[in-house]
Amino acid sequence: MEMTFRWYGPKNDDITLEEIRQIPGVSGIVGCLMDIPVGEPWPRDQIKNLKDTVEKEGLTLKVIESVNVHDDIKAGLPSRDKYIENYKQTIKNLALNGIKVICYNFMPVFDWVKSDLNYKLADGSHTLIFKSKDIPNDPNKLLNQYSSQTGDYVLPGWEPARLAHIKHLFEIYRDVDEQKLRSNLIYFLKAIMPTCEKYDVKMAIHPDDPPYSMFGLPRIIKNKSDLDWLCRTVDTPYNGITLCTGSISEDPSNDVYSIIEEFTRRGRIHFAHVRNIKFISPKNNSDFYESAHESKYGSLDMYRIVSALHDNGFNGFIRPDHGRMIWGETGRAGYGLYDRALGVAYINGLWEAIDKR
Ligand SMILES: [Mn+2]
Repeated sequence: MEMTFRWYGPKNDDITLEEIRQIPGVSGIVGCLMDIPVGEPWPRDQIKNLKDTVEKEGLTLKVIESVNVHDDIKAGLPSRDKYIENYKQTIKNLALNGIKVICYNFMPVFDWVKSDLNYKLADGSHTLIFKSKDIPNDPNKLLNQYSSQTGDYVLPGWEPARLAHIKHLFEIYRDVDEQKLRSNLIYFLKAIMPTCEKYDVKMAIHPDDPPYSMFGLPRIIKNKSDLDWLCRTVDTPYNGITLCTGSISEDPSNDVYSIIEEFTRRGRIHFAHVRNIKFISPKNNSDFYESAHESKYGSLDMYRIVSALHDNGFNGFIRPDHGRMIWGETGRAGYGLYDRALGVAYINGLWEAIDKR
């Protein structure tokens, strides 16, 4: 496995590459170009600039998170073919700069949903929390709340420019049910697979967060049978998975350990997001907050998670997922330096101990 760390680029991240390279055991950056509007091809020279910047600090750039899929593709509009051509161009431009894995998702309109980005835990740290009763019916309210909590930080998946058209976005999905969304995903994947195979770039879909319908919009990457359907329908290793332990586990009926075992064994997990979540009360079991990575702080057994990857031959990229804000740090919710660095050390410690068993 190769340990990586997500970084938003020199203009969009307070954390520096020098700080990241000082985290023991991190060798790669998971990067992105934040300034390219969704749907536009990523220019080759801008990718090269990013790669050069990262490599100058002794780190690698082999994973991109995310190349977002235009809503016209997800909704299956006639204009999708133009955006698919652009996506293929982006894959090619990334490949020519050494990128091996592209993380993406296929959630309509919103990438992820939490009810509060700055929830204070008993130890004084701050984290993201999901309480279903605090999710407003109107997503605009949530968007306003997020902007008031994050200031100038653009949240991936909640880009103000795109969400200025929320009404239009909801309209294009009016007749899109799960079945239609599935066929739109397959249409997209079948169109880009030859490019992925030719340039040796693996696609890695991120599960829905949370893995059930929100705001009446369909979601289709929620559990083991969805992942099985995805892998069987477009049956090539280039059609793979970003296994996000937190997102999958947000539905308590999902068995994250057996999902990891099965899809690692099938060679379809190219990228792993490892984080822990803590269910808040046994009564309303789907409410949770994002805890420290260690098993004892959350509801997931991180030893079993890392073992399931290790023991089934995982050789892809891995990163800690969101971290809490600790030690007075401020910044982009979920993406501070300190707690994610602790996550790296913990995951690497588990890996070494399992490896030497
Ligand atoms: Mn994730």
